[in-house]
Amino acid sequence: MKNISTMLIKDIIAREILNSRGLPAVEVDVITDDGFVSRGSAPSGASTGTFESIEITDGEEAFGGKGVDKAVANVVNLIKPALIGKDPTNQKEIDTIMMKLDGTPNEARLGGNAVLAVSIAACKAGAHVKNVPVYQHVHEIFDKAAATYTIPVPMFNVINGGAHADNNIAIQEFMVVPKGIATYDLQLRAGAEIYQILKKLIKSKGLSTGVGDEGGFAPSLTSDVEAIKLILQACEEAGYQPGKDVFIALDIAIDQYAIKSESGTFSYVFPHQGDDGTLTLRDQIEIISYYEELVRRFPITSIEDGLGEEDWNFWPTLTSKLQALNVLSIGDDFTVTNPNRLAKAVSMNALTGIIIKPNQVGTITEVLEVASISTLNNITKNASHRSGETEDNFIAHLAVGIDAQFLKNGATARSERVEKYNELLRIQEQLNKNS
Ligand code: 2PG
Ligand code: MG
Repeated sequence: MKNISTMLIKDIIAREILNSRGLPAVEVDVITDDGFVSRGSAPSGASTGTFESIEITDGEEAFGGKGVDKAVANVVNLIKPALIGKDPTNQKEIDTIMMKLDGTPNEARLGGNAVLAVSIAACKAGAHVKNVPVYQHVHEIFDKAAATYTIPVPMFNVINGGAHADNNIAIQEFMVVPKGIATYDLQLRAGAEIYQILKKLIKSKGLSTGVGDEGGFAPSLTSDVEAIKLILQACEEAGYQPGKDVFIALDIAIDQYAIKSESGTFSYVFPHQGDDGTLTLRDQIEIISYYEELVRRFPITSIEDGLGEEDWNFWPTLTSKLQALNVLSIGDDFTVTNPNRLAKAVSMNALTGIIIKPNQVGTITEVLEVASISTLNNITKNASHRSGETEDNFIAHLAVGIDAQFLKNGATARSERVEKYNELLRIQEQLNKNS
């Protein structure tokens, strides 16, 4: 076996695979001098932000235009020649080469899907060369000084609505957050037990227990309030106390209901609210008041994308109102894991938490930059999967590596979700052994 300093990238292979929606995704193998294969793949969103990195699809006959042969070809023809012979432990160098080669702010030339799959595979190769777990390698390149690791609190998306399900629920994600439970294995157990009881409750109402994209149930309920009440009932029946052991997090993903006027102002058509599901909310003040009411009635710990991605003027108001009620105001489509958007949002006090999704920005180096800005400014880091996932469990390692406080990863069902939760169990086991 060669020593570390000479273990370089020998080959890169790329292919088209399928993701959890049955749509094409880019997968990349980075092969080091010792023949070891490190594999990474790119997930895909449904409720994507306008300012995300560009996912290149073929637009041709295959897969209804959603094939990724062009992105795969970009890995083989453009990225591979530039990275052969490079040191995979030097993530910054690898990502910088790809960013320069791309030359656009959003990976429009190479494809964010091509760049991210390489960036993840290279990161895993770096861990292999150093002979350390991936989370440790990420942690070392993120923050060399910190020697302790924490497992993020999982956010289990148990009811799916919005763009993730074909039902009539307006809010996209209703999540159970077991942040009052001390250890990750017990948090996972709580999530799994609550999920099964929720299934029985939904069934007993004569509703469908079919699931949405992230494994959460997607029944047709009369309102968002009904969804919250059902979840809280399931928590109690499972033996977990809402507001003490378990909390609720909401991803409103409100951009799907946002309307931009010609003068650049925003309004919304946000349907099916209130207890009987007959309210439609239209302006920011109404919407913020509705969140305040929900937060006062129910043990809600965070609200994600409570306003639209370009509604900069109202985000500070939303955030200060939620902050006063001890609730996190989280940006996702609003910030798109982008260092510049995050810095602007921080300067305006427009958020208190950020969703970190590597494929929104393209490279691990940029993800680490966003994570550093967050840490420095006391912004809660909420790592996240995408609704279209692969079996790659990298996000579990990344979340631990960047000291994320939370990891949003869907329900405790569907292998592409469960694989990440299971990997965190393995990481916990390793950390316990080392302590
Ligand atoms: C979100 C995500 C992940 P998507 O909005 O937070 O849950 O959904 O991947 O469809 O953007
Ligand atoms: Mg979101």
